[in-house]
Amino acid sequence: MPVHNAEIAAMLDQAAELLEIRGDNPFRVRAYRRAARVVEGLPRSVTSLLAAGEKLSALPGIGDDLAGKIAGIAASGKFDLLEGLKRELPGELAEIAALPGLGPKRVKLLHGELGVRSLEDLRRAIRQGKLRSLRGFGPIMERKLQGALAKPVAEKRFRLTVAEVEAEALVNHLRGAAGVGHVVVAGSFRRRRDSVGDLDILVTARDGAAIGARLAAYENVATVAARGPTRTTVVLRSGLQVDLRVVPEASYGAALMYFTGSKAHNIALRNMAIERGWKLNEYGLFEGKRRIAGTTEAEIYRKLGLPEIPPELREDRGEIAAARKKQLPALVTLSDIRGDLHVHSTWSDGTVAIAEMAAAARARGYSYMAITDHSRRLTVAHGLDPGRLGRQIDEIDRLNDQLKGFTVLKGSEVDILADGTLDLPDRILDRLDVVVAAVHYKFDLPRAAQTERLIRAMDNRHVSILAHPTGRLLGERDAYDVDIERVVAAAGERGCYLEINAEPDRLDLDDVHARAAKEMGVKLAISTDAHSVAALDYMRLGVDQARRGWLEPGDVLNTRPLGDLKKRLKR
Ligand code: DGT
Ligand code: CA
Ligand code: CA
Repeated sequence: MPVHNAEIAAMLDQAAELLEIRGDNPFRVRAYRRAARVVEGLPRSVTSLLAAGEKLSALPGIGDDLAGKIAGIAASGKFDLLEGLKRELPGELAEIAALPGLGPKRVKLLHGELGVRSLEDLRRAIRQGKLRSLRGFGPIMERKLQGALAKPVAEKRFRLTVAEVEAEALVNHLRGAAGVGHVVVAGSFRRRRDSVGDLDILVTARDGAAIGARLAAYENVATVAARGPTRTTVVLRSGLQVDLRVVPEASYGAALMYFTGSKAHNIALRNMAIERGWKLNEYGLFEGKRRIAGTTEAEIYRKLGLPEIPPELREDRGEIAAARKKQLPALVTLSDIRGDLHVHSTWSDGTVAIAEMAAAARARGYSYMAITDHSRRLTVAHGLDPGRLGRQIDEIDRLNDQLKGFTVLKGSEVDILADGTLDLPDRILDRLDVVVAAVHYKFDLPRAAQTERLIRAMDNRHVSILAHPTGRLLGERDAYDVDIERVVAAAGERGCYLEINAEPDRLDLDDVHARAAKEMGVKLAISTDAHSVAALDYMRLGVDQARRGWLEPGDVLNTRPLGDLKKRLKR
C-alpha cells in the first residue's frame, strides 16, 4: 500500500525532534522539519510523483540525500534513521518534547539531569520538586507543565492544508464511481475553518451503497467505522475521519446546506422555517409534505427571504441578521490582492533569491512584493545586521531599475526585543518601505509585559505592520498571553496595520480577532511569510481567514494599488 504524504511528514518531524534532542547539527534538524512541511504541502502524493519519474530533489529545500530518504520511506513505509533514533533515545522523549514550553533542549536537560524518560517520570519529578532545581525551569514552567500533564488528550484536529491534500485525492477517487453526480466536501472544510475535525463529503447518486463501497475500498482507508445505505464513515491512515453522505439530486442544495453547517447556523435557519410553518432538513424545505425548495442552496435561502450567505460566514455570528437587512459584507477575494508584504529570500532563511521571488509574485498577478528578511537577533535564520540590510537595499534598488510594472519593496521582519525595542536602529529602518515587526522569542512574558512589549514596538513610527500578532502555532503552541484588544486598539491609534499571516500553521490573526480588528476600524495586511515560491500560494488561506473575519477589500492593506499603499505605509 502506498505511504501517504502525511505519514512521511510525520516521520520526518519525529526524526527532527529526536535529532535535536540528541544534539545534532541545527541545520540538519531544520532540513528535516522543512522537508516535512514541503512533503505535507505537496499537491500530489510522493508515490505518484516518483511513479511519474519526477525528481524529489527538485523540490525546495530537498537535497539529494533527503530525496533519497523520502523515496526510501515511500517505497518501504519505514524510515531507518527514525527507527535508529528511537532505539538510541529512550521512552517517550518525543512526546515530552511536544509539551508546551518544552523544546528539545529542555528535554535533553530533563533526561540528562533527572533521568526523565516518560511522562510519568516527569509527573514524579514535578511532585518531588526536582524540576525547579534545573536551569531554565522556574515555578511558572512547573505550573504550565502540571497543567498540560493534567489535561486529557485534546480532540485531534487537522490543519486545513493537510485536509485539502487528503480531500483532493479522495474526491478524485469517488468521482470515478459509476453514477455519481456532485462530489463536494462540506462541513468546516467548506466554511474554511483553519482546522477540521473531520471531512464531510456529500455525493449525489442513486445507489448510495455503491458509493460507500467505493469509499471503503479507497487505498488510504485504515478502518471502516460505519456502513449504511446512505452514509459511510471511515478513518484514513492519517487518522482523519471521513463522513460520507449520499443523497438524491433533488436534495443536493438542502443536504449541502445541512452538512456545511455550522450546526448553529443550521438551527437558526430551521427556526426561521418553523416560524413560517415550514420544515427544513437535509432533504429539503417542506410545506407539509410538499418540497418547496432543496435543489440549490440559493433557492432555500431565497424562500427564507435571504440572499445566499457565503459558507465562511455561516457560524451564527450575526450573518443571518445582516443578510436579512441586505448588509452582508462583500468579502475580499484572492483576485483583490495586489501584492505580498511579508516574503523572505536567501539573504536570511528563504530558499529563493529576491529576483526569482519577484518573478514568482509577478506571475501570480501581483504588482508589488516586500522582501522582509529576518533581523540580526535571529542568528539561526541568518538575520541581517544593518550592514547587510544596507547592501540588500542597494540590490533591491538595482533590481527595481530593471523591472517594469512590478516593484520590490524594501523591508525587514525586525525582531521585537523583550523590552519592546527593535532589533535594528532607526537609521536603517528609515531607508525601508515596509517594516514588519515580530516576536520570535520570550513567548512566556506575563500578560501585562507582553502587551506593553507589542505596543512599545508599535510606538516606533517605522513599524508598518505587526506580524503574526499572537504567535500561535496551530496544534503546537497557544497564543502568548496578551491583551489582544489593547494591542488592536493601540495599532489603530498609531496607524499601524495588523497581519493575517497566511502560513497554514499560523493563520494569525485568526478569524475572530480579524473581525474584531475590522470592527475597531483597524486594517489588516494578508501576507504569506513565504520562504519559498510554493508558499506564495498560501495567500488563499489568508484570504479564507479574512473572509471568515468578514473583511472586505477596503479592510485589507494589500488590495491597494502601489501608490496608495506607499502613502498608507508612511506614518
Ligand atoms: P468539525 O468537523 O469539528 O471541524 O466541524 P463541522 O462543522 O464540520 O462539524 P461536523 O463534522 O460534526 O458536522 C458537519 C455538519 O453537519 C455541521 O457543520 C452541521 C451538520 N450537523 C451536524 N450535527 C448536527 C445537528 O445536530 N444539528 C444540525 N442542525 N446540524 C448538524
Ligand atoms: Ca467536519
Ligand atoms: Ca462529520
